Amino acid sequence: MKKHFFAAVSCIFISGSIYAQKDAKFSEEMKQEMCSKVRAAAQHAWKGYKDYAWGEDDLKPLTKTAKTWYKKSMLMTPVDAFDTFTMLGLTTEAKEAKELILSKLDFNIDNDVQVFEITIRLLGGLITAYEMDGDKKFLALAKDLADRLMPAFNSKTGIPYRYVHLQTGKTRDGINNPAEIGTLMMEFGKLSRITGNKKYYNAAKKGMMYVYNHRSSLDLVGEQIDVETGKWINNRSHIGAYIDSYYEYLYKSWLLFGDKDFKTAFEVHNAAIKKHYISKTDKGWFMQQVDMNTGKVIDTKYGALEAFYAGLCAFAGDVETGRQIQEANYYMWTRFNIEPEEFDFKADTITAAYYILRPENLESAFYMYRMTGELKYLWQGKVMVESIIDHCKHDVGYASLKNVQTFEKMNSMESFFFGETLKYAYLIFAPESTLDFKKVVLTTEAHPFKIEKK
Ligand code: DMJ
Repeated sequence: MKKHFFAAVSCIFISGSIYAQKDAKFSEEMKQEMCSKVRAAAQHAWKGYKDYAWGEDDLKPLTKTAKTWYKKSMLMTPVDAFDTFTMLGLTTEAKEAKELILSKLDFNIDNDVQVFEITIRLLGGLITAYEMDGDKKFLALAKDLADRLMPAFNSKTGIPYRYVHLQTGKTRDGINNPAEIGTLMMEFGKLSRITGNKKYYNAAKKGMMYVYNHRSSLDLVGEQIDVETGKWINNRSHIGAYIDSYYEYLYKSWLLFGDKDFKTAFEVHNAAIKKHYISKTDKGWFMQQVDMNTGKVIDTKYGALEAFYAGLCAFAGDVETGRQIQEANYYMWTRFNIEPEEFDFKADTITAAYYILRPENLESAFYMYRMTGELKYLWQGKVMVESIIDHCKHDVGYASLKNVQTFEKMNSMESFFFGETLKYAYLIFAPESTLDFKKVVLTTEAHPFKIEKK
């Protein structure tokens, strides 16, 4: 296993340059070979789920058991995976996932659920399944779920609570964050466009815009806000966990809905992001944590989640900044075998050594390749995909790593491994027609939503 890693890295370090291979030819055969590897990985992961976690949320690969998030399974893995199987041409797997979803999924559950996770994985997955497959039962499930989540928005500010009970509508946890507030816009908005009922769009937009309208004088947002008083209670500002996809959804909601409020908000924030978060180093441009009111640097941590911004930045038109940040992303990946959850880029030391099969670094390599056509991003993709296949593959499914430096495995295979990681791994090498940016926008969970003609 290790042998492969060193083989891959040594070919990249020849001539004293980390990118000695960056312009080397990447033939059609090589692309097809990578696509086949990813398809085989998806089949292996799904077989593990089928054999040991069928009908449950996720597979726990090391113990060969299942994980259920709440009192009853909500089929996280099949719902997140269905569109990936369809995109990869895995028709048998797509059919199995569809049959399971339509025969078993029922949201009448006596449990409160996390609105954000359920929205991005399940509501998004079901909406895409409906748009891809056309079966109205997917839409009925999506609508039932959204209606059960809607009471979350009942607060003085319109900002949603973090948790809502699926049967009673009772809410809890009124300290929310920009990511969990804003990353409902595409899914709820899209449901409004499909059903013609504006209530979903309006509710999601109200919460998201409240955050934007209460940005600091530096045009930044903080990490936590009180949904009733609208007061910021944590001033840390950055591109990572709890904020990340709020910024992402402003841009993508503009693309999806053509609503200029989102465009303006994204542009205002994006200028501030570039001014205050970016830290330029000889390894590339990393992104730091600052105080939302003063801009003072609080921390210099960077990690797997932050890596998405290179792709978003390029996708939104600034390829040069995206390029510099992707240099940093790829440094983070190769410096520690596989990227860690988090490291301190100033000290160059790991602060959280695990890797839970996250997609963001691959996601950015994919966007950078699509935006520039530069072969170095295919090479980056190959190194990253092969290191995941070599080091995370288990006899049953794929496993997260407890420590990227020792390759010790951890007992989890998150559903986003199917929804996102394998999808981006495939899309980097697949023909452009597999996913046409003129026709679809990918949600934060990489579920493609059709752009309506304006
Ligand atoms: C996914 O569920 C989404 O990409 C989310 O925006 C961030 N976390 C995971 C993947 O890392």
